[in-house]
Amino acid sequence: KANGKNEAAKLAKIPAAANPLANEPSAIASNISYHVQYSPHFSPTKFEPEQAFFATAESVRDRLIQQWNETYHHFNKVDPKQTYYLSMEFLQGRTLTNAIGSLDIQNAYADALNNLGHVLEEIAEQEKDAALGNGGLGRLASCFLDSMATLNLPAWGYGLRYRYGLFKQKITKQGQEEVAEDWLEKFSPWEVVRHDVVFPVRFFGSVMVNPNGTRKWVGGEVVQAVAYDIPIPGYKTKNTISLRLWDAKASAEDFNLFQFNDGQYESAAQLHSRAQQICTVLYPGDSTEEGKLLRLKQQFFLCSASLQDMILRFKERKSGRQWSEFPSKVAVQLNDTHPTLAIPELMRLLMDEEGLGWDEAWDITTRTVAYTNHTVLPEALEKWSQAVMWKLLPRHMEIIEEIDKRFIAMVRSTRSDLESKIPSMCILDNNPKKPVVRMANLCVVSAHTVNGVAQLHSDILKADLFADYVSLWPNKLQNKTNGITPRRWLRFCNPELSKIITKWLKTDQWVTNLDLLVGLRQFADNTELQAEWESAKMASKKHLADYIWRVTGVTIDPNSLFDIQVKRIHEYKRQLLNILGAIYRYKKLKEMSPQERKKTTPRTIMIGGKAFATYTNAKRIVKLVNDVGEVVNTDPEVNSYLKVVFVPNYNVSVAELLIPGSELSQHISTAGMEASGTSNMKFSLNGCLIIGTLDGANVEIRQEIGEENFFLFGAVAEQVPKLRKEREDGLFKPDPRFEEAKQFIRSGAFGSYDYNPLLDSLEGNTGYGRGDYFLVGYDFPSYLEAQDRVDQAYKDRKKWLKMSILSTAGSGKFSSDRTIAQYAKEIWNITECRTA
Ligand code: B1H
Repeated sequence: KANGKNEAAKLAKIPAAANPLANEPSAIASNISYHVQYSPHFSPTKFEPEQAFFATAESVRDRLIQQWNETYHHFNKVDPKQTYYLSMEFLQGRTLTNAIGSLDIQNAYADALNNLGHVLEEIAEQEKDAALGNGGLGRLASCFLDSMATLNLPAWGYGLRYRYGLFKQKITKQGQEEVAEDWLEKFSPWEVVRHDVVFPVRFFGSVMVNPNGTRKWVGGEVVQAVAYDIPIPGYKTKNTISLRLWDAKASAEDFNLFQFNDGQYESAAQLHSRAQQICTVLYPGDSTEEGKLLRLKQQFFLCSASLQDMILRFKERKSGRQWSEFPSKVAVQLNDTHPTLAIPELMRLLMDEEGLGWDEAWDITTRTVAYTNHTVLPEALEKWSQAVMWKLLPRHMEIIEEIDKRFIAMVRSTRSDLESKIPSMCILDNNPKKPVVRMANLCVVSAHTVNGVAQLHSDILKADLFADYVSLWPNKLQNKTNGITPRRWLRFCNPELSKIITKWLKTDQWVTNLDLLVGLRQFADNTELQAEWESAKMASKKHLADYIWRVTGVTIDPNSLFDIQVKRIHEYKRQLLNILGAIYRYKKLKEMSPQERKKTTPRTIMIGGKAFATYTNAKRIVKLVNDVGEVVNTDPEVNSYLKVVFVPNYNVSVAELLIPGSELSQHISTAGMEASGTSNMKFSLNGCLIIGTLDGANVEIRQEIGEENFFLFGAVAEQVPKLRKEREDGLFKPDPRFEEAKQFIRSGAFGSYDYNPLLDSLEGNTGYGRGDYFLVGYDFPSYLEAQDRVDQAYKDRKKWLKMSILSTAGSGKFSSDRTIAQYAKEIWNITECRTA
């Protein structure tokens, strides 16, 4: 334990190391002490965990910067084709443990800190998560960066530097409450501002026609985009790539000094505050027109600044080269449709700023840009009002109209059989009631490659959402099954299990070659391995139980089955199915005799996740889980057989604690609705069994680990439309167990909150109901049966451990290294560029 005052005084006495970047504990300690004294962020007397964290992070950053600069120079010299991953979200989480582990200097740092009176794991917990994303899509982007760096690929991420990332979730008597999370409150030690990397980004204004017919976007307001770079180290390689985040600021000229001196403080700073709004929050609410406009501004801001930066780099790396070389130097990947404006913006920059003609600009743009689709949910397919677009981006709307016009003409002249499909394939939907731009269509028409994120999802895209385009361009659509980084999601978050794996595989190469995990299969029955496996799992469960107690005050039993569902709260993800199952279990336990109860498998059900602030039904689900927990956990008759815990404020760091301690996890979306899922891969990799539907990447996980190791239930995707129709036609007969669970809630068993709207959504077509669109009622019986199989399997320890080992052994495919290697080869056409 650190003791404040004395420690800080002691630090000053540590002799300066000859080489402060040497990786011996003494040099590290001296480097940390240097930062405490000479990069002070706090009053000089203290050296408590908080001060120790910042000084340690700064000393790690020194080491990162060295590699980072070398990588930068190397890329500049070699001038390889480089990928730019454009994403409105990056869910980075914490950096310290990951950076120290990637640099392979864990022991030296642990020792150095011990000598300074601190514990590495403890100070690492001081770090705030960088939560510049919502969920899977943002976390995928961060896993991808980790793999790009580790594979020594020339690739960067581009995003926005939101001041407030994803909100902090507080649980009160009312349910979820959102609180702004200021991750930059005490600055981030990882970001480096580049005062020399600044680009102007325009909004509004008008299009001027030059005498020679070329066009130029003028007027409106101009905001400056300033680069903030975060280093992304590869694992045990020198390559360290960049995540470049843009921040918005107005220039000094935009400050009206005259008005200010006249006492008109607000109007004097008006342009400054408008500029500031752009990067203030991740996904501003878009129920108002202002909110929609701000979101569109954010998207354009990311696209324009990033493309200007790429073009400048293209010019600077070799002067005087041909524009036709651009696609062999630059690959742009659009993470969903959010950065679609990169397409018309690249066209504009090439034509209006660089003087190229349409055909050449179009050829370059289409050979540069590729698009990943992450969802088929209609409400998530972006459609922007044409009126708003004309106002904010008049030149881009001209370009989009032209792209559309040419696309339609091309289809007409080459594929008359597709004439009837043109209205749904074209980009502009000119429905007079609400004319919109369909961003996904713009992407598919313009990108050279379109990909889905799991096999089933890509199949659905081909057969359904993008079927007509497939008939036009049979090779444009690809699949790239998602993956997760094995560094963060096993090696660093679960060191106990990692040690066992390395011991049995006799190598730690699995960390960068995850396919090696299959080598565990041959030992799945080995009692010695099983015993080690079990004790590692038990240690993680105890650690998790401590955490749950600290944040909720609920005591959970590490000998019970730890059953976890953590993800954004959404009706299609069906947390309701989970909680209705828990309610049914509770009711049956109440009805049993004490002897009967003793024969059951004790369970701890943990549910966590954030509901979008305006998504009322999702918030009702959060409230219900909390209410059920309140009743069940304090019921002395059953609470040694069942606990229900809502885990507050689920984020990357909480996931790193939960996943190692999990035994069963639920991935139970309505089939066809979860594009991939990625937490399913994380759980499986950590030896957690899955209860799930045939949806997203579950399908491939089950294939890889073996059907007998997966608790499958529920309708399959092809059945869903028919089942929905049957419900609408009143042909569905609900199972009595489903009725019983709902009735139990209605009886007031979990308090007096009005759950009728939620329950109604599971019923008829009246009121709030969409007639159980997500088929909770249909899947309920097979879900309960699968849960019975879980309870039985858990009683057979050997069998369960074997299944757990086989889950890990079969997870090799789900490394993001595999995913990124496929993108590199099959979409980007880039190759390794290793810094010597
Ligand atoms: C995914 C999103 C998403 N798909 C709109 N789409 C958003 C759409 O705030 N918005 O406007 C935010 C996010 N997120 C997820 O992507 C899929 O649901 C998962 O199944 C998938 O694993 C993940 C990564 O591909």
